[in-house]
Amino acid sequence: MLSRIDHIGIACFDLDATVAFYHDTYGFEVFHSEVNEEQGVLEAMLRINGTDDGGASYLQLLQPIRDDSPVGKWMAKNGEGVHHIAFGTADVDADAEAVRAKGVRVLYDTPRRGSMDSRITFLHPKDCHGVLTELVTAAPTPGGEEPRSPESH
Ligand code: CMX
Ligand code: CO
Repeated sequence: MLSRIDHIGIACFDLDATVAFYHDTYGFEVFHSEVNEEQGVLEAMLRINGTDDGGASYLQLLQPIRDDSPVGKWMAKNGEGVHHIAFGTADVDADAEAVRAKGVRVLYDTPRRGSMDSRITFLHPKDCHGVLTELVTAAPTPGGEEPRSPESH
Protein backbone atom coordinates (compact mmCIF):
# COMPACT_ATOMS: atom_id res chain seq x y z
CA MET A 1 0.00 0.00 0.00
CA LEU A 2 1.30 3.44 -0.91
CA SER A 3 0.94 5.10 2.47
CA ARG A 4 2.78 8.40 2.37
CA ILE A 5 4.81 10.90 0.38
CA ASP A 6 8.39 9.68 0.80
CA HIS A 7 9.97 12.60 -1.05
CA ILE A 8 9.77 15.21 -3.74
CA GLY A 9 12.76 15.09 -6.11
CA ILE A 10 14.04 18.54 -7.06
CA ALA A 11 16.65 19.03 -9.77
CA CYS A 12 19.23 21.76 -9.20
CA PHE A 13 22.38 23.07 -10.86
CA ASP A 14 24.35 23.61 -7.64
CA LEU A 15 23.59 21.30 -4.71
CA ASP A 16 25.46 23.37 -2.11
CA ALA A 17 23.71 26.59 -3.12
CA THR A 18 20.32 24.87 -3.12
CA VAL A 19 20.94 23.26 0.27
CA ALA A 20 21.90 26.73 1.56
CA PHE A 21 18.66 28.19 0.18
CA TYR A 22 16.50 25.58 1.94
CA HIS A 23 18.46 26.04 5.14
CA ASP A 24 18.53 29.82 5.18
CA THR A 25 14.93 30.25 4.03
CA TYR A 26 13.15 27.47 5.93
CA GLY A 27 15.67 26.08 8.40
CA PHE A 28 15.75 22.59 6.85
CA GLU A 29 18.86 20.53 7.58
CA VAL A 30 20.63 17.91 5.49
CA PHE A 31 19.70 14.51 6.94
CA HIS A 32 21.80 12.50 4.51
CA SER A 33 23.80 13.04 1.34
CA GLU A 34 25.46 10.69 -1.13
CA VAL A 35 26.47 10.12 -4.73
CA ASN A 36 24.31 7.52 -6.47
CA GLU A 37 26.48 6.52 -9.43
CA GLU A 38 23.85 4.32 -11.02
CA GLN A 39 21.27 7.12 -11.02
CA GLY A 40 23.89 9.72 -11.98
CA VAL A 41 23.20 12.13 -9.12
CA LEU A 42 24.77 13.89 -6.18
CA GLU A 43 21.93 14.25 -3.71
CA ALA A 44 20.92 15.63 -0.35
CA MET A 45 17.91 14.45 1.62
CA LEU A 46 16.26 17.11 3.79
CA ARG A 47 13.95 15.48 6.34
CA ILE A 48 10.73 17.45 6.60
CA ASN A 49 8.60 15.33 8.96
CA GLY A 50 8.01 11.87 10.39
CA THR A 51 4.82 10.01 9.54
CA ASP A 52 2.39 7.72 11.37
CA ASP A 53 3.76 4.54 9.77
CA GLY A 54 7.23 5.20 11.12
CA GLY A 55 8.55 6.53 7.83
CA ALA A 56 9.44 10.09 6.99
CA SER A 57 9.07 12.65 4.25
CA TYR A 58 11.98 14.38 2.58
CA LEU A 59 12.97 16.81 -0.11
CA GLN A 60 15.50 15.09 -2.34
CA LEU A 61 17.77 17.69 -3.91
CA LEU A 62 19.46 16.30 -7.03
CA GLN A 63 22.46 17.59 -8.94
CA PRO A 64 23.32 15.53 -12.02
CA ILE A 65 26.86 14.16 -12.24
CA ARG A 66 26.50 13.31 -15.94
CA ASP A 67 24.74 15.18 -18.75
CA ASP A 68 23.28 11.92 -20.08
CA SER A 69 21.72 10.91 -16.72
CA PRO A 70 17.93 11.16 -16.32
CA VAL A 71 18.22 14.35 -14.27
CA GLY A 72 20.89 15.82 -16.56
CA LYS A 73 18.75 15.20 -19.64
CA TRP A 74 15.67 16.62 -17.97
CA MET A 75 17.49 19.78 -16.83
CA ALA A 76 18.82 20.43 -20.34
CA LYS A 77 15.18 20.85 -21.37
CA ASN A 78 13.60 22.27 -18.23
CA GLY A 79 16.26 23.86 -16.06
CA GLU A 80 15.82 23.55 -12.31
CA GLY A 81 12.60 22.41 -10.69
CA VAL A 82 10.44 19.54 -9.46
CA HIS A 83 11.63 16.38 -11.24
CA HIS A 84 9.59 13.59 -9.61
CA ILE A 85 7.41 12.58 -6.70
CA ALA A 86 7.95 9.45 -4.61
CA PHE A 87 5.35 7.44 -2.69
CA GLY A 88 6.47 5.35 0.28
CA THR A 89 5.36 1.74 0.70
CA ALA A 90 6.35 -1.17 2.91
CA ASP A 91 6.46 -3.44 -0.18
CA VAL A 92 7.73 -1.82 -3.37
CA ASP A 93 7.81 -5.17 -5.21
CA ALA A 94 4.12 -5.87 -4.64
CA ASP A 95 3.01 -2.30 -5.34
CA ALA A 96 5.07 -2.07 -8.52
CA GLU A 97 3.52 -5.32 -9.78
CA ALA A 98 0.03 -4.09 -8.92
CA VAL A 99 0.59 -0.88 -10.85
CA ARG A 100 2.14 -2.77 -13.77
CA ALA A 101 -0.94 -5.01 -13.90
CA LYS A 102 -3.01 -1.86 -14.47
CA GLY A 103 -1.04 -1.10 -17.62
CA VAL A 104 1.37 1.52 -16.28
CA ARG A 105 4.97 1.08 -17.45
CA VAL A 106 7.25 0.27 -14.51
CA LEU A 107 10.80 1.16 -15.57
CA TYR A 108 12.73 -1.54 -13.69
CA ASP A 109 12.07 -5.30 -13.63
CA THR A 110 13.43 -5.37 -10.09
CA PRO A 111 13.70 -2.37 -7.76
CA ARG A 112 17.14 -0.78 -7.58
CA ARG A 113 19.14 0.87 -4.83
CA GLY A 114 17.98 4.35 -3.84
CA SER A 115 18.97 6.91 -1.24
CA MET A 116 19.97 5.47 2.15
CA ASP A 117 19.80 1.88 0.84
CA SER A 118 16.12 2.15 0.04
CA ARG A 119 14.66 0.09 -2.82
CA ILE A 120 13.17 2.14 -5.63
CA THR A 121 11.45 1.89 -8.96
CA PHE A 122 9.89 4.43 -11.33
CA LEU A 123 6.66 4.67 -13.31
CA HIS A 124 6.84 6.23 -16.76
CA PRO A 125 5.70 9.87 -16.69
CA LYS A 126 3.78 9.44 -19.95
CA ASP A 127 1.56 6.85 -18.19
CA CYS A 128 1.10 9.09 -15.12
CA HIS A 129 -0.30 12.29 -16.61
CA GLY A 130 3.15 13.84 -17.00
CA VAL A 131 4.50 13.06 -13.53
CA LEU A 132 7.59 10.88 -13.13
CA THR A 133 6.55 8.77 -10.13
CA GLU A 134 8.87 6.77 -7.88
CA LEU A 135 7.88 4.01 -5.47
CA VAL A 136 10.21 3.50 -2.51
CA THR A 137 10.64 1.14 0.40
CA ALA A 138 13.00 2.44 3.06
CA ALA A 139 15.79 0.21 4.30
CA PRO A 140 14.71 -1.74 7.38
CA THR A 141 16.32 -0.79 10.64
CA PRO A 142 16.85 -3.22 13.53
CA GLY A 143 13.78 -3.28 15.77
CA GLY A 144 11.90 -0.81 13.65
CA GLU A 145 9.57 -0.63 10.68
CA GLU A 146 10.73 1.84 8.11
CA PRO A 147 12.70 4.65 9.74
CA ARG A 148 16.14 5.29 8.32
CA SER A 149 19.08 6.58 10.19
CA PRO A 150 21.97 8.66 8.95
CA GLU A 151 24.23 6.85 11.45
CA SER A 152 24.09 3.73 9.28
CA HIS A 153 26.24 5.54 6.70
N1 CMX B 1 8.84 14.35 -15.59
C1 CMX B 1 7.90 14.41 -16.57
N2 CMX B 1 8.16 14.05 -17.87
C2 CMX B 1 9.41 13.62 -18.13
C3 CMX B 1 10.41 13.51 -17.15
C4 CMX B 1 10.09 13.92 -15.83
N3 CMX B 1 10.99 13.86 -14.85
N4 CMX B 1 11.53 13.03 -17.72
C5 CMX B 1 11.25 12.84 -19.01
N5 CMX B 1 9.97 13.18 -19.26
C6 CMX B 1 9.28 13.18 -20.56
C7 CMX B 1 10.04 14.04 -21.56
O1 CMX B 1 9.66 15.40 -21.48
C8 CMX B 1 9.69 13.40 -22.87
O2 CMX B 1 8.44 13.86 -23.31
P1 CMX B 1 8.20 14.35 -24.82
O3 CMX B 1 8.45 13.09 -25.64
O4 CMX B 1 6.79 14.80 -24.83
O5 CMX B 1 9.20 15.41 -25.08
C9 CMX B 1 9.55 11.93 -22.52
O6 CMX B 1 9.31 11.86 -21.10
C10 CMX B 1 10.81 11.15 -22.84
O7 CMX B 1 11.90 11.83 -22.22
P2 CMX B 1 13.39 11.84 -22.70
O8 CMX B 1 13.97 13.18 -22.39
O9 CMX B 1 13.49 11.32 -24.11
O10 CMX B 1 14.08 10.86 -21.70
P3 CMX B 1 14.12 9.28 -21.66
O11 CMX B 1 12.95 8.65 -22.34
O12 CMX B 1 15.47 8.84 -22.06
O13 CMX B 1 13.99 9.08 -20.07
C11 CMX B 1 12.74 8.41 -18.21
C12 CMX B 1 12.81 9.37 -19.39
C13 CMX B 1 11.55 8.78 -17.35
C14 CMX B 1 12.60 6.97 -18.74
C15 CMX B 1 14.07 8.56 -17.39
O14 CMX B 1 14.17 9.90 -16.93
C16 CMX B 1 14.19 7.61 -16.24
O15 CMX B 1 14.57 6.46 -16.40
N6 CMX B 1 13.87 8.08 -15.00
C17 CMX B 1 13.97 7.24 -13.82
C18 CMX B 1 15.30 7.38 -13.10
C19 CMX B 1 15.52 8.75 -12.54
O16 CMX B 1 14.80 9.71 -12.81
N7 CMX B 1 16.60 8.86 -11.71
C20 CMX B 1 16.97 10.11 -11.04
C21 CMX B 1 16.37 10.21 -9.65
C22 CMX B 1 17.00 9.20 -8.70
C23 CMX B 1 16.29 9.11 -7.35
O17 CMX B 1 15.17 9.58 -7.20
O18 CMX B 1 16.89 8.53 -6.43
CO1 CO C 1 13.74 10.11 -5.77
